[in-house]
Amino acid sequence: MKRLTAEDLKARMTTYINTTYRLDVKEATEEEVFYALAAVVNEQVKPLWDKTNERYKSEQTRQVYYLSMEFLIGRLIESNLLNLGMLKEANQALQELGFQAEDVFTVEQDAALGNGGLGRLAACFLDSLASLNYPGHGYGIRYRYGLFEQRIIHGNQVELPDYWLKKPYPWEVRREEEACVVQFQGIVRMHQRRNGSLEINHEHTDKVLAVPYDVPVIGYENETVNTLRLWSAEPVSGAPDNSGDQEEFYHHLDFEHSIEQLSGFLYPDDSSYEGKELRLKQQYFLVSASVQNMIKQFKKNYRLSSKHFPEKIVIQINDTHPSLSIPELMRILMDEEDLGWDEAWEITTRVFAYTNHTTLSEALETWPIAMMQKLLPRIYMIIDEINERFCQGIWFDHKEKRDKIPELAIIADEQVHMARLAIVASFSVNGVANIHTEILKKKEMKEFHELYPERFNNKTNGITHRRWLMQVNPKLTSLIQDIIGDQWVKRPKQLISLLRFQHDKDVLEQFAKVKNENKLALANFIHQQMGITVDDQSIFDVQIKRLHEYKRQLLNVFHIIYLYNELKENPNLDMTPRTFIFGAKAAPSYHLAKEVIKLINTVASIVNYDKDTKGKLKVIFLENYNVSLAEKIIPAAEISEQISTASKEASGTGNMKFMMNGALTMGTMDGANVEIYDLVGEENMFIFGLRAEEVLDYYQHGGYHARDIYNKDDRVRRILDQLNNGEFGTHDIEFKDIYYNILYHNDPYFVLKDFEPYIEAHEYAESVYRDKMKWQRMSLINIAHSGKFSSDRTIQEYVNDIWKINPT
Ligand code: RUG
Repeated sequence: MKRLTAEDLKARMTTYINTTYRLDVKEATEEEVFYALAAVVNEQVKPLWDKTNERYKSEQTRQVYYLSMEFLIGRLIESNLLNLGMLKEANQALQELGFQAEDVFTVEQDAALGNGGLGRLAACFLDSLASLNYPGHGYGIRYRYGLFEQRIIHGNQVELPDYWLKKPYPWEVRREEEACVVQFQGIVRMHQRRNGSLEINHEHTDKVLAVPYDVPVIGYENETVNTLRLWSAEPVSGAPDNSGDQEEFYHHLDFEHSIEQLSGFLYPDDSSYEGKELRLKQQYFLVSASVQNMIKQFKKNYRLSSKHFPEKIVIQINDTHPSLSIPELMRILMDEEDLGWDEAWEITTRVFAYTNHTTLSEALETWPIAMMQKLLPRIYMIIDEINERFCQGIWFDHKEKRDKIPELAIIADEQVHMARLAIVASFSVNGVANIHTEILKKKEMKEFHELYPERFNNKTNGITHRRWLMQVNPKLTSLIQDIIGDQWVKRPKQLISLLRFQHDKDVLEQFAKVKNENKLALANFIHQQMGITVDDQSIFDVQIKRLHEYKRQLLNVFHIIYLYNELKENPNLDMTPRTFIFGAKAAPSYHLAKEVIKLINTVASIVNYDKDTKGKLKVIFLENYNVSLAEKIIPAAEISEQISTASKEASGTGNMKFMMNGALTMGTMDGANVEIYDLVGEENMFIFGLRAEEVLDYYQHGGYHARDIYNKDDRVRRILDQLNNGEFGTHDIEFKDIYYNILYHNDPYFVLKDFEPYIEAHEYAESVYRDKMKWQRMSLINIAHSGKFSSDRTIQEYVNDIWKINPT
């Protein structure tokens, strides 16, 4: 493919603007220029996309499908340009046409089709699959409303709908010819055929048309373009017949009305699960459309019988959310392809691999039997049969586990347990960081691990350095290139050769310079957004992630209140100025999480304007945290707060993005922090707090008493009393719920227990910061080791151990 120069880009954009809008470029708005640029990108992509598909077809390639309820892709314009090798040229072209590249790029809506880590991981995986030339595609939902837009009003989170499709989305292509029908409810009738086999008829169903919109996934400078297929729900054509049963007719009208909701909005939960009927419908809508589509393409492209399906197709299910794809494949194989149970089961269990992303009990999905029976009667019958056979298998073949059947059964306590279904039917079950996988094996899924030890494996998460280093931090990227060349771009582990420069003062100073420039840029952005001036010489200490009790933003705020109290007592305290930066959305129904947002904002409003702090302390809560905001913040961060209660964060991926951009981790031994620690050593990060074994032991055996710490530690008591007596509120009940949760619910996430070690870790970090060269050396060591956390490495492990696909 011929790469376009800046001149080519200018010429093509100009033609587009002249012909489409009948305007001279000078008269065009940023929006028109954005669409012109996107059109030029699409022109480049089209032949590559077609060729990739033809190649997969002609080579009869084995393919992986990544099924996920979330793909947090954010804006695509820059990453598309980068992967096509035209980002620099596009920047130049825009500048020469008289536009600020950033103003043009930000015309694109940030596609927030995901909540947090799980959805962003799916997006990074697609990027890596394409960049490594692997045949791998995503299936998801084209939600009309993405994750809500957050406004902060009087310190409170207010949610607004995110109608991201209000302007045309230039990357998607509607593929009506691939639409299919998804059926809900109805009656299942069985007829015995003459030969004794059963014929299943699913009648009087509610039908929804699933229409796919394809988004190209462009590989990095390699001419591979894979597909992210997003389903939209529409009514099946034709007006309902009202000549017959009136009740049925009105039911139909009601149903048609509800169809829009199926791909209406993304459930705003992260690491927790809301058992809503609509969510179940969405899940089935995704998997039914996707599995039908896979079978259709399989037959068309490979011309093989469905028995050969597992040779050509592997399906990775991203958490249990798409696990109904298991009974759906069984249904199609038996009811539509006329296979018997054993054959269908043999095929199904060779196709699915399941990734678990959490051990939090509130996030482990279960559905009430009655709900599933009503909504998906045929699917429920199949799950029931899988369960029956599984339990019988234990009874007869694993006598030692008979008493464990209630813990293992897929259907138990009037609920369908989705993780159990996923484990029983998958040939691979993986966790997302070593510590997480070990907890699954030894605790949460111990019984299953004993039954199927060979299925369990670990795949530590990763992120794409193309987006999270090269795109977001061009200055650091070109510095690294100046120092060690660009081999690392295709092999990120080669960043390790930076270690040779760890004692080179000149090099360290250049790193410091880049960080300072990035800090200045963020300081300007904060000023422009919020009108607050932050000291660009202060330590930029950042915690950006979903708001959840286990992620412990509260511990961070307690530390800030502690510093504030110290400064009030001694305004001349010798302290390196700090800027604490937060970004976080709380699930709209998560009361305590919203209280913490309110607390951060309240503390900010006091601290930032108190003369006694003499500018040494600033607290910034940036509203509407999303992918684009993360891209602005991460290059400027110096301390990365990864302070979850040990054992609770399955992996984390923010930790990796910060590390790659030279921030030092302030963290607990949790998730992938442990693997960062294994690489850089304790001398190059700030580790504190309870270890996972200690936390799990307290949960199991008790022995922790938050009130003892309150009684003993004056600093802690002071802070909690400030929350309780209204010092941080406009009226005296504002933060009582936080206070009660800690003292009366015994601090379930060990905030008080880890308070002292956290303060000490911060004091140590501050002392290191005073030695600029030492800090820069630690930062360089972190960047050098960050290659391990490339999603290319993760994808290669999935390929080698699970998917067994070949690059084309
Ligand atoms: O909370 C986890 C993160 O620790 C992890 O890094 C990420 C990707 O594996 O997934 C997050 N997660 C888990 N998001 N939702 C869930 C539960 O469905």
